[in-house]
Amino acid sequence: MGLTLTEKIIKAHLVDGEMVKGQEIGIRIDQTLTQDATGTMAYIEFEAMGVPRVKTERSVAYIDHNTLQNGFMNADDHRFIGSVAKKHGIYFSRPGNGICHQVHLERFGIPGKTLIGSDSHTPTGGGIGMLAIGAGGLDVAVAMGGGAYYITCPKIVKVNLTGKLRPWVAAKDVILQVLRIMSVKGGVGKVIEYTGEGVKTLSVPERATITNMGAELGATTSVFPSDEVTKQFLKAQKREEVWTPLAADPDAVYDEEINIDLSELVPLAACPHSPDNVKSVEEIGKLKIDQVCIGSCTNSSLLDMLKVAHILRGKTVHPDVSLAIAPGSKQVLNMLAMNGALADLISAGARILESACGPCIGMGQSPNSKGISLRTFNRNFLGRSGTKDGQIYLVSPEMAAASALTGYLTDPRELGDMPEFKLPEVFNINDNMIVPPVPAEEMDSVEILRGPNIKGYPETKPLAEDIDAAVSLKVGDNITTDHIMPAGAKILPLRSNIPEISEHCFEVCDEKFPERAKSLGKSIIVGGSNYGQGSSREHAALAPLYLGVKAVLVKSFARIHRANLINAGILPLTFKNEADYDLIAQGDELVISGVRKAVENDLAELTVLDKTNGKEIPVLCELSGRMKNIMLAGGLLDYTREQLGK
Ligand code: MIC
Ligand code: SF4
Repeated sequence: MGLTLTEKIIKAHLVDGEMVKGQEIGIRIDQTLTQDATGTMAYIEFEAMGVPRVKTERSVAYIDHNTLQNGFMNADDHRFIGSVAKKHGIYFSRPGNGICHQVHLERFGIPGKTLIGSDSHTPTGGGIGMLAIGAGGLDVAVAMGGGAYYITCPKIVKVNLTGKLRPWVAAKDVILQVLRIMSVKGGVGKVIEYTGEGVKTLSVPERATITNMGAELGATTSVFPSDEVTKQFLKAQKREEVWTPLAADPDAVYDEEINIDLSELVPLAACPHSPDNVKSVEEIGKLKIDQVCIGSCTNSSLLDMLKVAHILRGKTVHPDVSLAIAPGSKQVLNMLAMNGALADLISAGARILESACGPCIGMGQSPNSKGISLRTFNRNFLGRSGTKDGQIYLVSPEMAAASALTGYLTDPRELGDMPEFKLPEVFNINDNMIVPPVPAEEMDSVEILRGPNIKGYPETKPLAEDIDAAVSLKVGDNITTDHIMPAGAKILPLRSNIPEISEHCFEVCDEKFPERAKSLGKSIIVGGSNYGQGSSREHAALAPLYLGVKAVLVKSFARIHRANLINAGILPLTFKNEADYDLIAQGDELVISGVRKAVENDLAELTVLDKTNGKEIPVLCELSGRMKNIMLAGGLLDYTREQLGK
């Protein structure tokens, strides 16, 4: 029986467990990436493990999220990360060099290699045939120290692409269509593998848009084959030597299959407030808009920017619309400057932002009250833009640019003939903003530069014999990490200060939560399905840990968040019968007796006694052997220290 591409890469990297779907496996990690919003913590954790030099083939630390530098905190974090990188064998991509995923694809990604990144959009690397997975910072720290990365051996979904996109229909529309079919939780436990004749009609940046936003499916990752198109892209990046051809075997067996005829797709938009709330322009109707933002790791490649520049050339942005554009990397921005396309953007009235995440994570450019904003980004969760009642639509760069001119949501096919947009034969290569680490023998000369806002990892405790605690919060379905631990200009600077950032935990849902949790001392959170979807930020587990949360009981979890809870030593529980969710109210006193013994003895089913109403509720605690040991130790950091000590 033949293998899928995913299985081939996993097989070549398998270091623990067997390739049996649904079972936990450990894979060797070739490359890691971090960004600054998760990176400071990841490097504090790496330091705590006491490993002198990274053991990966390549590790890169990017600065791209917190570049507003409102106050000293962000700049201190940058300096800290830069110094850790220099000392411990990590390449450092300085602020201004671009968004981690865009730069990594351009300069470091290698087909067939494994990459984990402390950012949920790490699957961007799947665009060149990497097995690239988003993870919590602590998992990345462990991988830098040479440890394996653990995932549930995934089911593989084949997305069979046929035909060719029609003019002005974009790669963004492909992934929006997949989201429409599968929903934001349809990818949990799965890898999405793209195959078929249609693949070769898509360029690498287009493929990367698709794998990038596969994160919104909840998928482990998404991957394209590595073919002549990949080779050409790497050649243009002067990295042809890292290319290898890769594809699934013709007789590979998949768990699910989706067929998409590219030539039948139409321009789509994800409507507020979920990336899977997808409609066509026609279905949405004439929608007047206030703002357009173009950029983010999903749509900020040179190809995207050239299309936008073409659409804007010689025109002026509609008087009621504010247009902001953030090219994805220094390479992209530089090339736009060199070929004159930047002048087209500026002349049309675009507000050019630095090459960074910017408005995607609420770092500036929040829309006006109730403002309607079209964004080429990947997430439109309520409040993420920084405006509580902002209405965010996720669209392609083509639709964004066309709409910026007309002032309402516009089908880009109205633009008429589309010229052929070609990638250059050679990109402008200049890695002068990537600082290499010092050689190992000089590492002692590098001083680690800490600022006063950089605090340590919160206190952890081994799993208690019993959990006896009140429900400090009850929430519904599809709670995102942006609900649990919001980002934005006010809160992101606190990423290296858990006590401070915890004051904002769940503030979107209930401003009183931190105070209540602290006064309870220890507590339990109850939630619905797909709890913790979205970001990889481990702060969504570390803040609850700091606030005394001992367990989270929900209908179902998103993959990365569940792993982050375990890493933080918080027990992840699911209802055996989803309907029992209704039995528990906020404030109820819950008791889970003998929880430690149960974990030690491999009991996957526990009973929660609701002391307030006397009900007994069966819950599941499905942990692999490794996860059990992590839970018993009080979290991954304690567990890793124990292992290294052995
Ligand atoms: C995001 O898009 O939400 C982020 C900000 O990139 C996060 C990481 C973070 O919270 O720092 C992600 O997607 O993992
Ligand atoms: Fe940055 Fe937005 Fe991409 Fe997250 S989704 S990495 S915030 S650009």
